[in-house]
Amino acid sequence: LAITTELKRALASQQNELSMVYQPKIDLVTMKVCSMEALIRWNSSALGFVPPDEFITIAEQAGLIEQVTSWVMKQTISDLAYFREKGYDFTVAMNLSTQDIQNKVLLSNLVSLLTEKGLSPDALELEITESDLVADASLAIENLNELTARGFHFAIDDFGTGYSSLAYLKNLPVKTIKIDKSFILSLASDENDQQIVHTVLSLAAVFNLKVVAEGVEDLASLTILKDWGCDVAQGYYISRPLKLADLEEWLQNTP
Ligand code: G
Ligand code: G
Ligand code: NA
Ligand code: MN
Repeated sequence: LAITTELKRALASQQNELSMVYQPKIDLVTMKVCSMEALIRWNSSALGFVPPDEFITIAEQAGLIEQVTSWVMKQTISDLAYFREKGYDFTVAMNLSTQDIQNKVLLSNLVSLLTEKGLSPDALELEITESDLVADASLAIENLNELTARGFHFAIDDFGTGYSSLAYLKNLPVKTIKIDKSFILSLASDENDQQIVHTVLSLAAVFNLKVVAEGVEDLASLTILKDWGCDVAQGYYISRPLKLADLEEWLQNTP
């Protein structure tokens, strides 16, 4: 309840309680930065730091998610335009919640925002979770198809934690899967995780899906992923999520 009230206030106020941070992802062939995941942060003056998985869930229940995602879209697209001005060509990946991909008005605003900034939809990746697409999700899938036709790219986040299969993904307009960090964090030492990741990579190759591994925390895991043909890595070993100023410094110091 306190969170709902404070979130409403944060959305309405000009106090910059909400912000975006960006976590680099690297292409495991070139070892260069290829994308940034945009992640929201909320430093509440009343509640202190509130983790996103906490307030996103509450925002969905309280009917505030459209406002939160609108804020994220504006900020992220404005930052994407700034990256392009600076000459960077990496894509930016934005998270959408279950309700967002049912929301035609929100999605058409996304198209308008990009167009206003003169950006192409393929500059943006949209991350959704498996659970967004199971059961009665025909509107979500219709929206996905529509946006894909306009040039947007979708990634399935937290892959392996829900109940979809790769075979089912074959029928969805999804280009990328992100292997959940629970399978990656101990990859270098855990044989079960190694088997799971190896299997996912083999099947993804059959279905022509790009694979991102998230939660890469050490060089040993990064090396395994590179050797096994995983396309992209994201994790603390490469960088933590960074605010814009720190990200620019990181980019300048990264070959
Ligand atoms: O950044 P962090 O690892 O704390 O994120 C925790 C969770 O919050 C992740 O599942 C992530 O997808 C979600 N999350 C972070 N930023 C956003 C956002 O802008 N929109 C939505 N819908 N989820 C987000
Ligand atoms: O959207 P998603 O659920 O994938 O959110 C990614 C979350 O994972 C973010 O909250 C981010 O801060 C977190 N994260 C990113 N890299 C690492 C990592 O190497 N280790 C751990 N433990 N968490 C990570
Ligand atoms: Na994500
Ligand atoms: Mn994830």
